[in-house]
Amino acid sequence: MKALLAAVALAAFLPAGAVRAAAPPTTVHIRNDAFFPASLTVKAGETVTFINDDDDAHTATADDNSWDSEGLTQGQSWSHRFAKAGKVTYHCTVHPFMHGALVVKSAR
Ligand SMILES: [Cu+2]
Repeated sequence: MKALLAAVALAAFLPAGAVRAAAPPTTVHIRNDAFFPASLTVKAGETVTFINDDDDAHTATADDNSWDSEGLTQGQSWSHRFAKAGKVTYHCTVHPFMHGALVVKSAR
């Protein structure tokens, strides 16, 4: 019983980030002229953050132009909430060879 109480007390002090670690990440890194991961699955209503790790400027731009991060310099990030389920493809307007995809699953 004492050990159980100690475990509960310890859990209470864990940083929130450690508890959430099991949740799938909703971050796309832009690194070496590529989106990583190139394909990411999220739930409808979730927000995806794009972070540019390169020293080159990049964008994350929907292929249908419904959203656009515009130029992100090194270390800059941009977030967008995806409300509708479906597959979303996007690219970088600076480097048209850079492609990414998001699979937005219905939240229900
Ligand atoms: Cu780019």
